[in-house]
Amino acid sequence: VESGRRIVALRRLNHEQLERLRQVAEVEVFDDLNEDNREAFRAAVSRAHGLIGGKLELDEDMLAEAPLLEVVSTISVGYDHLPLAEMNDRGILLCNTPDVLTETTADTAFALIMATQRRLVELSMMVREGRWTAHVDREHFGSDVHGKTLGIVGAGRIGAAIARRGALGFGMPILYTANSAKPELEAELGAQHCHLDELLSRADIVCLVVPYNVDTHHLIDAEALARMKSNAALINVARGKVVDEQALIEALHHGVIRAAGLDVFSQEPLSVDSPLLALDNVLLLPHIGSATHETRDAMAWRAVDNMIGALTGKGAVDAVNAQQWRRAHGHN
Ligand code: 8YV
Repeated sequence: VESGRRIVALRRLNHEQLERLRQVAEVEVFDDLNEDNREAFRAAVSRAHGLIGGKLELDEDMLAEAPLLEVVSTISVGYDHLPLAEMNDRGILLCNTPDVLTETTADTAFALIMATQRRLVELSMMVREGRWTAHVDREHFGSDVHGKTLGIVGAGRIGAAIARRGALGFGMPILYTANSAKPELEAELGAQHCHLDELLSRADIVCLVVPYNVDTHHLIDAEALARMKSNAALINVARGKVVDEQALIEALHHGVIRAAGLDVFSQEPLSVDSPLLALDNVLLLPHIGSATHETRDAMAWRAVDNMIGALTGKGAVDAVNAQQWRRAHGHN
């Protein structure tokens, strides 16, 4: 490539996507990071104009050593793992991948809702392990999904998609929190905007879909859990640290709430020593909210398009910090 541009690609891009990037830059690929190649990765980033990939590992020191870096294109909608303030200071553009994962992540949330209410995994284990020896009775009954009140904490794109499934597919009354009311959700679904405390005390199923940041750190703590109904379930497809995991473990253990369905944890992968593994009333998934073939492919393409658009000056579709970027570059 004559442009003299260099891109570092970490994880998750297929051959076609890498070829597309190679039309605008030289591309150095890291399939994964480990003890042996982490230094090489840092060195590559220090020479790069663009960094693209999933679960990007980028810290302030790396930014300080990467004077050419212009664009970071993450294959995720969340970007809590990236040092945004420092990127703003340095005029580095950050792009994410919204929209393309909305419906898939809403499907995952609903799978957790269904499975948690009806105890699907626990009862499947009973069959597999040869413990289905008599007719199932009360002690194995679940709770309905249809008609139950669904509380959406953070009615953004994904939250709205979950609310639609609940209201239109399962006749569920919808409560939601959001920075501002969403008239379209109220008109379409009869959803009701309310304060978190009210949502927690009224919902049968509480579904967390907020981005993780200083305002949402441990949003669900012991006090919040205590506000929930004792037969309620907590679903988390957002980020583990939105919940005080220790408090949740206590609450599940003592029956403060009935159950939880979790796709995200305060530390991932979840430690094999986590007390969560000892609880029957929690369903655990390995962060697969967006993990379908179709959606991961669409996310990677979206990140590739963002990278190329940004590096070639055509403009990225999903610029997270466009305003700060313009300011840093002297545009208004
Ligand atoms: C990502 C996610 O794949 O998009 C997000 O924010 O949580 C997942 O879809 C994950 O963060 C790894 O990059």
